[in-house]
Amino acid sequence: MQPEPLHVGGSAPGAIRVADRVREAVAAGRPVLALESTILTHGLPRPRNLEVGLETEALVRDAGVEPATIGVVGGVPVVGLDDDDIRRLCTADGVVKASTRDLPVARAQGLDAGTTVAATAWLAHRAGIRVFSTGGLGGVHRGAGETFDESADLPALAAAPITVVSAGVKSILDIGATLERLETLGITVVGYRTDRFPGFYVADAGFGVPARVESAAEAATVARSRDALGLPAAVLVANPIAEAEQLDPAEHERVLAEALRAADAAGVTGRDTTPFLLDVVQRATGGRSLEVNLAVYRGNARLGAEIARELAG
Ligand code: PSU
Ligand code: MN
Repeated sequence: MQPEPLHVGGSAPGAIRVADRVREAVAAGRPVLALESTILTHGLPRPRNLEVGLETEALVRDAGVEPATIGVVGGVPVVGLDDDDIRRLCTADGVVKASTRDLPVARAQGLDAGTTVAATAWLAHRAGIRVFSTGGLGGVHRGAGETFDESADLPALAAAPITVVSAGVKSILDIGATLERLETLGITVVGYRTDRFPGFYVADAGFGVPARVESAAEAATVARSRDALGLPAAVLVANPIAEAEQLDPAEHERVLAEALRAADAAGVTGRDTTPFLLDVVQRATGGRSLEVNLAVYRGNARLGAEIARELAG
């Protein structure tokens, strides 16, 4: 049975649907972990996307945490998709990628959509969820000085006081510029057991982190401190892939250059850019990068669940 629509924040009644199990867990102070859906709809090949969507929820549940995968079904943003919703988003035709600015059009036109980190973080926060795990955050694209292509993930996190677990940002991006923007936007960044900022496929993207934590409990203390100060931005917990599991850095450099050339040649812009680049990397590495992507995502879901438990406890 579908949960009743709920009036969330300043939105019209029924505009956002929060699943009963999620609403109850939030109200009772039980741990809840938000998960995005663009990784499923636009990041992973079928049928793997559906397996990953369901497996990740199971992993979170096994950790004693209520999973809330977020996406748009028939125009309605849903916080806490059920298995049928996830199946629909992973298999239907015409599922779009929705960042925050796309939510009104998706609603008006009754579209199905995977939500990006930006849209997911906003919806999760509106529903009272405090922790969110993703694979890799969006950021400033290479060449942004010309194109202005900066992911809406960054300003969205500046306005959502939650904790986001991510393996840094994707190495397809301009990592230095992204770190500068994170600083400008007041987003707290901590490395999880590392001094180095991770680059999704690789444990070290070539930059340091401003601070580090050694445990989920320490990350939770940083989040509580943010709350105590009344600051409006997210805390980003940068959780690197284990070095033994990362994409070989030389191979990584090679396919990255290839992907950037291909995007340039194809004239790809806007919201197609990230999925296009990731797809080229996936094909050029013969699926190796896909396995890394999944290992990263699982690791972030595990750590996010731990932090959610610490914050609830
Ligand atoms: N992970 C993937 N593929 C993706 C994404 C994540 O494997 O496409 C998504 C995330 O949802 C992230 C988004 O928020 O890419 C960023 O896209 P953009 O740069 O257009 O904002
Ligand atoms: Mn963009």
